Amino acid sequence: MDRFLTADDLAKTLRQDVREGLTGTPKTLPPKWFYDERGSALFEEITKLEEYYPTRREREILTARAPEIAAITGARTLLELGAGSGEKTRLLLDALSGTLRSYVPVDVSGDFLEEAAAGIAADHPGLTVRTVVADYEQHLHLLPAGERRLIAFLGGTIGNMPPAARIGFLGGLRATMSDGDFLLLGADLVKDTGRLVRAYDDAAGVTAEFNRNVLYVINRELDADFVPDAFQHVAVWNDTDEWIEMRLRSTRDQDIRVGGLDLEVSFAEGEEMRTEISSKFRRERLASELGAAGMELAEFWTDESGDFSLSLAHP
Ligand code: AVJ
Repeated sequence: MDRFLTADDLAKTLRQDVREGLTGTPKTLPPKWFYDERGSALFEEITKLEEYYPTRREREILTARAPEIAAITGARTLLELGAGSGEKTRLLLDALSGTLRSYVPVDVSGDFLEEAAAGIAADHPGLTVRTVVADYEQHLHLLPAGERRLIAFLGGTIGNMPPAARIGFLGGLRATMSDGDFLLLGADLVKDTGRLVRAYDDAAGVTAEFNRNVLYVINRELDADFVPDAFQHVAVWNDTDEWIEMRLRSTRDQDIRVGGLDLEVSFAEGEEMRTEISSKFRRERLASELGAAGMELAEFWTDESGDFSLSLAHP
């Protein structure tokens, strides 16, 4: 395992993020802190909800297109950013088995990377599996070099980056790529507002609990005293920026103490704190942003209903 990021680095970033986010106006928290063990389990549950189409749609595209992806890329190495759900990885690994020599899952947390990697290695004898603990916005240049790499960034996670960060990320990614490398990018598409909002505000309240989970994380990691149930889940479509915003709305006037930061913050009744943006894309915007980063969009696939997209791009 290559570690470019330690538990200490992560703890430091959390402190910075929470201090900045809670003292800013309006208050915000970055979505990367949703995913502790409970948050990851809640996200898994979200992916199975009727209302949450992205995971299902992306799997549909991958199933249909994996052979083409293999034929076009002839990848020797699969680098997966945010080494996510094993299932999509397996679809790719199976399709690429003719040319693939190594698999490199990259994630900010080493905890479940090793376990996932061991399972994959066992099922694919002859495949070299090399896990990398890194922040893919910070450590792109440290990722293993090689010929004919396929860099997969799936799930629509690129939508969580604010536009400026996304442009920087794509440019940084391009800078690490050579001729013969490809990027496989999953991105959710603009669609009917009602469906978008329901996908982020499900009837069973799983997304609401996922959203509030960031407060449990801060309570535990930074000795804070948030009462998660005193915050209401809000999901709104921002039509100007074409993204879904998740917020936590304070149901009353309340003072919060974050012991680990020696910080006190007040929330007014009705005050909203943004916890996530999830940008939705159009083909033209993806093509132009990839182009601006120095990449060419070679293929653009959607599922049958046009809900979700997979882009295949190269320098
Ligand atoms: C894992 C970032 C793709 O933005 O749709 C799901 C996270 N947030 N429900 C998304 C999420 C609320 C998800 N990503």
